[in-house]
Amino acid sequence: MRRKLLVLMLSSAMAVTSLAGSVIAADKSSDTVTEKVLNKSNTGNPVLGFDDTGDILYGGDPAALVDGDTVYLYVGHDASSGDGYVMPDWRCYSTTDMKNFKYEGVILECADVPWADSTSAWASQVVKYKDKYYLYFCAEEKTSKYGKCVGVAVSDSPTGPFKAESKPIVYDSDTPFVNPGRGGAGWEDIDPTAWVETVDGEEHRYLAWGNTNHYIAELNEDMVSIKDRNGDGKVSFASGDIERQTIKGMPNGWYFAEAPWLYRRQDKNGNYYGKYYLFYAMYWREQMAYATTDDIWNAEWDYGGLVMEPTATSNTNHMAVIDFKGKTYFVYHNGSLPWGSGFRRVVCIQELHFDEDGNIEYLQENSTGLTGTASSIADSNGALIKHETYKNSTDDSAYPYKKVTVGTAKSSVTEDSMWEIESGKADTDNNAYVSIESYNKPGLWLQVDEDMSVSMGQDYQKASSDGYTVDSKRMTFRTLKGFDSSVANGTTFESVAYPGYYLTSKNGELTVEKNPQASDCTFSIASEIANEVSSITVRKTDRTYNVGDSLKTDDLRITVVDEYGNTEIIYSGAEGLKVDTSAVNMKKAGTYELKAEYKGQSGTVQIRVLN
Ligand code: FUB
Repeated sequence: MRRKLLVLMLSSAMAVTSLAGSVIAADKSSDTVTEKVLNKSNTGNPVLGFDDTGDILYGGDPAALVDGDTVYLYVGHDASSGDGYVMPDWRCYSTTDMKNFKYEGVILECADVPWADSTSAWASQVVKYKDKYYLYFCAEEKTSKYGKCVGVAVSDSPTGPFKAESKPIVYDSDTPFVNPGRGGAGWEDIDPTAWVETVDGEEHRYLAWGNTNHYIAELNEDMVSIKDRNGDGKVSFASGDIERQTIKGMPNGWYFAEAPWLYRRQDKNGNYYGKYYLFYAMYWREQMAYATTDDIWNAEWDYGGLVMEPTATSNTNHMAVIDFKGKTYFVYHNGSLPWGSGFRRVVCIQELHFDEDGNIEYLQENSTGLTGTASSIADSNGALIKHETYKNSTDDSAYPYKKVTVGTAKSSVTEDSMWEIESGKADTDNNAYVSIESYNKPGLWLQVDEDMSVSMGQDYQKASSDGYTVDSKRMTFRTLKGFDSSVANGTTFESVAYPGYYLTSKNGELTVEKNPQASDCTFSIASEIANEVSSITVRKTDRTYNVGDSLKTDDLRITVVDEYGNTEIIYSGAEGLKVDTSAVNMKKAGTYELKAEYKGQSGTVQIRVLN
């Protein structure tokens, strides 16, 4: 991220750098405006949240399984229309590149679990053991006698169907209720995570879970029952078959909430090394944290630190951490889809980084994920559009964030001034429409308020199945060729909710105005491509010389296009740009090719040398 901010700072300092736009109707002689198409960043977070028709399908509590060259992702389907969980089934997605995700369908219906009710498909995890797949999950026991219990279902395929065992593997009554003054009896035995590993020739199969307290037990080789460790003929907490574990060193007042995930790093051959990590949700609203230990069973875990603050849009968070093709991924949920919340969640993915001692670097929830492109948007004076700086509250009453202050400021790019420019919410097929999502408060968008001020808010209205909400128009802008022609490749944004009103920056304030000064409503956009580059086009201002002249190379302008069609303009001197002039002979008349190379792609521009 540090590198990304730096590049954006450099490019916005150039002020006129732009996400390349193409003019689709030129009519400069009249007063009519000219539409301009910006490249959109429609990939990145969230990564799931769709069904086989492409319609929105909310789902949270992600679990991930690496099986060969495929990652399978699992969610509990959120079907709630209110503020409570309604979760009828578990669903699966797959990917082989962490960029393209395939919907695999329902893997188990809660109604098909013999002991469970039909709408409590809470958190789960799938593990592979000896060619079978085991789905550990929690659900409500249907007689209401036991509350939430942990169950297991088995399949021959990672995409199901899974068949549930007839009884829970852990009953709510298997662990004593210790009331820490929060949480509640009936749902302390939720959120299973499993871990299988052979250490020094001995195979260990663990099942851990918990809300308010973290529990762990060993699984028998059948993977569907808990081991009677002391051989007294029964599985019980009292005899030590189930352990309650603590986390040492957690900051005062914070506590283990739920959502444990056991993890250990893998080397390039797939061998585990280093400490064990326990990722978990901490406090309310839930932050993501981790702890470590050398001994997963006799663990008093050492608190490691905070991984992520509460998300901008969901009260809970729940993660899966996996190694895949040499990288570590942090899979989590938020409520960043239209009408999203803690009860209508969606899965996001970001890369997780460790320092050389194995500590985990803090992760900022973001909208661009693994493949999206962030941009900065500067007015004609170089002041950047940014939202106020704030931490996501731990107070439920602050949500949804409906009106966050936005303005412009002359400062270097920070995450508060990074935005993802996406297709227009009011009509995603209209190429000249955009919606502008906050990079570090994903799910919050620039919006025009009734008093013509501009703020940032969550798209919290009920969405139709194709994703449109009543707020869609307020959050959509028509993009026009910049009214101030002195701003190279400038863009003017017209409100779609209030046609004829243009995004205007004056004295640090952002509003929409009718008939604004051209310079107040013309913006430059700078973006950085983070993905594979698929092509570059090289342009040069001076291309014709006389024999004996010196060849200039400080006037290159290169359009870089990535695999998703995102475009970035770079200039001579850009980091990583190699210029090869060896084919140009300035001593002899002729036409030559100057070559440029950037991120594995090359392009040429013709140079003419005249007598
Ligand atoms: O989805 C229901 C519950 O919300 C999960 O079991 C918890 O981890 C929380 O995300």
